[in-house]
Amino acid sequence: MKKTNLILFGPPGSGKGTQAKYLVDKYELLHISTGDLFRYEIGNATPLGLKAKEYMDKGQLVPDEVTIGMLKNKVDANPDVKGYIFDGFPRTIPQAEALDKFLDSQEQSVTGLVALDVDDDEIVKRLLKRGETSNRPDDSNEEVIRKRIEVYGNETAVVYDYYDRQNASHKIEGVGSIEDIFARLCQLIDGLI
Ligand code: B4P
Repeated sequence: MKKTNLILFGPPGSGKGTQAKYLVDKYELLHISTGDLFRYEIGNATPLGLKAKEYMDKGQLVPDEVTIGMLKNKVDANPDVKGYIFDGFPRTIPQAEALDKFLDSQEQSVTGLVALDVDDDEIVKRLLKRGETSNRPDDSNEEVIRKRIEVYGNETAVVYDYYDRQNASHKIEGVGSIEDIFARLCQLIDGLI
């Protein structure tokens, strides 16, 4: 059976996590957020969490081999779902290649990548606001937030082009009310599945 495998894409703070929560309910998919998985490991002070923290606190990406291994474990542990929403993954070309290879080995593929388009100033505003209450070290410092945006531009934005070459990339306006953005996403996703 072909599953629905969506990649929710966009810069840090573009609303991937926010929208994923609504999308999983509507489409009955499993939400896999690599950021949430890392924060869970950090909260439990596991060796993986301690390693991830070194990078996340500086606004850098966690090394690919750590991230890919963790992602595969999560998918393998939930084989009977209708599909997945990958949130914050893949963030590099090696991660995208690993995801494709992994899905291919299960006779599956990426249904589509959906990017939320949000400008840098809006991102900084949102993340600093979240930083006031979230206890996330990577949200409380504008320099770290700007670093994350720079890393996105240098290492992650190319993942959009990678899936575009497979005719699988799509973009929607990510500024506006959460409800309006959700409606735009649903309209797009309904056309993909
Ligand atoms: P993530 O946890 O993926 O977090 P994010 O990019 O900050 O958030 P997201 O886009 O989900 O924004 P959200 O909905 O929360 O990554 C954190 C770090 O983990 C990375 O920097 C990296 O170090 C590491 N990492 C994760 N995955 C990795 C990978 N694959 N490889 C390597 N390293 C990895 O929204 C942000 C804020 O905006 C919220 O406060 C929300 O309330 C607000 N908001 C949302 N929608 C809004 C709207 N429409 N209007 C106004 N505000 C809105």
